[in-house]
Amino acid sequence: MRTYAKLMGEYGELIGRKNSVSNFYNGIFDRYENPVLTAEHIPPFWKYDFDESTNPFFMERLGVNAVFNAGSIKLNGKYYLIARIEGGDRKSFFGVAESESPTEGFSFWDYPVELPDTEPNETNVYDMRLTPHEDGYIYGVFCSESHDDSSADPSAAVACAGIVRTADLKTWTRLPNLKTPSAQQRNVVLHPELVDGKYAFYTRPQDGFIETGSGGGIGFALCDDITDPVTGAETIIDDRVYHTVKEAKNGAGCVPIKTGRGFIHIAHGVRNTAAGLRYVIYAFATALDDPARCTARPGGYLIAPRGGERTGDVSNVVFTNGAIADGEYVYIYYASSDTRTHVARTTLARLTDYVFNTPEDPLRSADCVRLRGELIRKNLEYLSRG
Ligand code: M1P
Repeated sequence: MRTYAKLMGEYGELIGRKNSVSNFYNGIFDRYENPVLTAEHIPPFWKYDFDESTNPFFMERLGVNAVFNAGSIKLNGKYYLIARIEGGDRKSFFGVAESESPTEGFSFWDYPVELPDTEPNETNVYDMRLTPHEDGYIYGVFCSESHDDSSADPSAAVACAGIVRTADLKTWTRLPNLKTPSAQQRNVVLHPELVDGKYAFYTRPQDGFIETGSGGGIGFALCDDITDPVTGAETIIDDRVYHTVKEAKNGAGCVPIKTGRGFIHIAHGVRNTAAGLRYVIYAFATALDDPARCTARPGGYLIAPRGGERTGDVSNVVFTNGAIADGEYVYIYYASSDTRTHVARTTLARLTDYVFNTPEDPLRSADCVRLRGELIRKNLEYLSRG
């Protein structure tokens, strides 16, 4: 039988484990060897009852299945991830993990986040994006999911965007759920600045819980009052496109990163395959003076699931809802297969170069071959000049 001391020792070793850049190379970003958060990063005292009189077999009483889809922020010199923690009972909740380093050493605070419980039908919460807003608050926008009581099907669900705000990630004030013209919403992100004096949301209009239906892509909508959050019309700013990485659906990911050339968005795109949905991470840019106007669309994906990332509870998925721009570096926290959380590191200069100089998807095989042919010709001429 394991003991409290042994478990805490193993847990301490895991938290103290060093992380290093892996051999993966594409010139765009570095992958790290180890995930930054896994189910094993959950403190043993969240799972076991340590009292022998009530737990004589030293069993886990409240298991944790996965730790993934983490929002992120740097505050007062420290790095914070607000992870989606999924219990063995399938309910997700949030926990704040803190580190002095962006790539290793994340450990959870003693207690998970207790969000104000203001929505009686809310069954599940997940995927929080943390927006440090120019109004001075840090906003957390997350998916608030309830059963669809208009249906007798137990799996019929409704998703909408929940909103909380905080100054310190400890005390949270809940605002009403966001109302938009769409039937359902997931992957909603608050823009960090007011736009025309209003709060601006990246939305993902969807007809159903899983399928976006007529929802055409990533939307953009304005709201006058964040304490009574009702948006006007949603304009699609990055659409779903036939035979691309975002044919089936897409959704905003991290809070947009402001650069000299525009806002860089790191989002996810989904396509359908015989083996089920495949989720990849891609990027695009919008204008500084109009964050709803797309100015660059590098073709293809930025991050796709690789090696062990490809398997998990929902295989063939990478998903991000958190990035930290930190001096010259950008850390992208991404989850694989709805199971664990990784970090990728790039620089602002590289990410900007990638977004603005990677060719757009020409959308047809014949044009893709022409594009590749031009690159090969240029390279062979370059090499032949010695
Ligand atoms: O299972 C993959 C992802 O599915 C959802 O994303 P989307 O709404 O774009 O399909 C989310 O539930 C996300 O949490 C999950 O990782």
